[in-house]
Amino acid sequence: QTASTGAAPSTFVVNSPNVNYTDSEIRSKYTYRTTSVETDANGNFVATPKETLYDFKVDRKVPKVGMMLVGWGGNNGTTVTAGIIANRRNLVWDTKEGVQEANYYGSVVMSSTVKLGTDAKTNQEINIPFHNLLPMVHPNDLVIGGWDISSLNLAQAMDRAKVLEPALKAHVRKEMAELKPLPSIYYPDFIAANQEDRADNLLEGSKACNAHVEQIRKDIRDFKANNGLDKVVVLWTANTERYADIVDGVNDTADNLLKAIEQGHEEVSPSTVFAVACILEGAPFINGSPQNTFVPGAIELAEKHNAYIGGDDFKSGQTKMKSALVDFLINAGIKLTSIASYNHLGNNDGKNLSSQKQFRSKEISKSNVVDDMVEANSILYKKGEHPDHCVVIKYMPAVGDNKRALDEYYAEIFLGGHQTISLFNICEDSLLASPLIIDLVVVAEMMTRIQWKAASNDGHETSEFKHFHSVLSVLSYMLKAPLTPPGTPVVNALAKQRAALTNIFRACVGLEPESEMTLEHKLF
Ligand code: NAI
Ligand code: DG6
Repeated sequence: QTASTGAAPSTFVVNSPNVNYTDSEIRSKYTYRTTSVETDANGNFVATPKETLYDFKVDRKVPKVGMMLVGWGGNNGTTVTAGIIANRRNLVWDTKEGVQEANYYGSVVMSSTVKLGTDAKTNQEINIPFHNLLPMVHPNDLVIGGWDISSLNLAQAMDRAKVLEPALKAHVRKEMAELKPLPSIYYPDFIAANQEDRADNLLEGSKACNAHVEQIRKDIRDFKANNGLDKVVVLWTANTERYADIVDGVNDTADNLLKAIEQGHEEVSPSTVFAVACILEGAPFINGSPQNTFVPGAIELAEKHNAYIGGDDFKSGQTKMKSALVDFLINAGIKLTSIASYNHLGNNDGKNLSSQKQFRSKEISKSNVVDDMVEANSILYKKGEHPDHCVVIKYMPAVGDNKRALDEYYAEIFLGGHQTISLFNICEDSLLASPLIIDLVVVAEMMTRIQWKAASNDGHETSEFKHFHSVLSVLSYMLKAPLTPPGTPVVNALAKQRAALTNIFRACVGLEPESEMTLEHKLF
C-alpha cells in the first residue's frame, strides 16, 4: 500500500549580491552582529556593537550517506529503522483509530518549518520546510546498518521492543528480517549486569584494545564500500554506560587515551572505543546516551583529526518540556524554586537504568539542564543560588516503552505567592527518540559540508576556509547535556538552541536571523 505524497513546492533562491550559487556550491557573505560588553571605571557596563564579516561556503552535492547505529537491535534502533523503511515505501496501515500514514513527526528537519520572510505583496509570513533551508540528505535515502551485542535480526528485535503496531510490523517484517547487527564489543562492567543475557553477538575480548578499534574501523569501511556510500555517520543508541573515571595518564589526553586502549586499560568504555574508531576513520560520531564517552582525550583526538563529534543523551520528552518550560518561567520573571521529576518505564532502557551506576549517568544528564537559564537571571537568583532539582527513575515493566514522566514545578510569584505546575507526560520513548536520531545524523552530515572564513579588523581574520569546530554544539536542540567546544558555554534553553540551528543555516544562504521584530506590521 502506498500513501499519496503531499509535495511542498517551497524551495527558494536568495536574491542578493552577497549570495552566489554555482553548480557545486552556495557562497554567501554574512555580517555577524554581536554586542561586546566592557565595564568602565565606575563599574557600569559599556555595550559596543560589533560586526564580523563571514564568508560561508556550502557544498551543494548531497552525498549518499550511511547511518550506522551502535545498539541497532534496541528499541530506538529498530524503531528508527522501521520508521525509515515505512516512509521510504510511503506505507499506510490500519490501527484501531483508523488508517495511519508513515510520517516524520517529531523530526525538526523533516516536520518543522522556518520563516523565510514575508510575502512582497501581502506582507504575510512565508514558511518553508526546515529541510529546504540547505541541501540536506533526505532520511529516506539513508542506508542503515550497525552493531549490537544481541544477535537478533531487526524483525525479531522489533518484536522484542514492543513499540510498533502489528500492522506496521507486518509490512516491514521481511525487510527487517534481512538486517542483522554486526557483532560488537562488550565490557560487562560498563552496563548493568541485567543485560548479560542478551549479549550473544560479541567480538572477542572484554577490555579496550587496538583490535576492537581496528575491527570497528573495518566495519565502517566495509559498510561504505559494500553500499557505495560517500560518508558514514555513526550514532550510539546502545545502553547507558556508567561514567568512566577520568584518570591522569589514561584518558586525559589524546595520546594517553590511545595508549590506554593499546594497553587494555579498564577505564576505557565501549562507547569511547567506538568514538575513537570513528574519529580515526573520519566518520562523525554522536552519543545519544548520557555517559561521558567524550573523555578529554577523545575530544582532543577529534580536534587533532578534524573529526566531528556530538552528544550527549537524546532530549526527547520530559527534558524537552523542562528546557522549554523553565525558559518560559524564568524569562517571565517567575522564580522557579524546585523541580521534582519522576519517571517510571518498562523498556530495556529502564531495566538497565535500574542499576545504580547507570542511573547515575542519567541522573547527571537530566539534572544539569536548567543551569544556564538560572545563571542568566541575577534578579531572581543570587550568585550560586539554584532551584532544588531531583530526578527519580523507576523500572516498571508493565508500562513498557510508554514512559510516564511526572513533574512538579514549584515557583515563587508576586509578593510571596506560589505557582505549582504539575505535569503528567506519557513519553512514548522510542517514538520520540527515533526522529531525533534522524535529525542528529542529517544535521551532523550537513555540518561536514559547511565551511567559513572571517574578515574582521579585530584580529579574527582567517585567510583559508575552515570547517566548524569538531564538537558540533549546533546539535544541542536534540540533546540533554550538550557537548560544546572546550571552554565554551552550554546552552540548554530550547528556544535558543533552535534559534542557533536555524540562524546558522540561514547565514549560510546569506539570510538574516529571524528577529521576530515584524516592524512591517507595527510601523505605519
Ligand atoms: P535499548 O536497551 O532498547 O537498546 C540498547 C541496545 O544496545 C540493546 O539492543 C543492547 O543489546 C545494545 N547494546 C548494549 N551495549 C552495546 C554495545 N557495547 N555495542 C552494541 N550494542 C550494545 O535502549 P533504547 O530505548 O533503544 O535506548 C538506547 C539509549 O538511548 C539508552 O542509553 C537510553 O538511555 C538512551 N536514550 C533513550 C531515549 C528514548 O527516549 N528512547 C531518550 C534519551 C536517551
Ligand atoms: C527515564 O527517564 C529513561 C530515560 O532513558 C529517558 O526516557 C530518556 O533519557 C528520555 O528522557 P527525557 O527526559 O528526554 O524524556
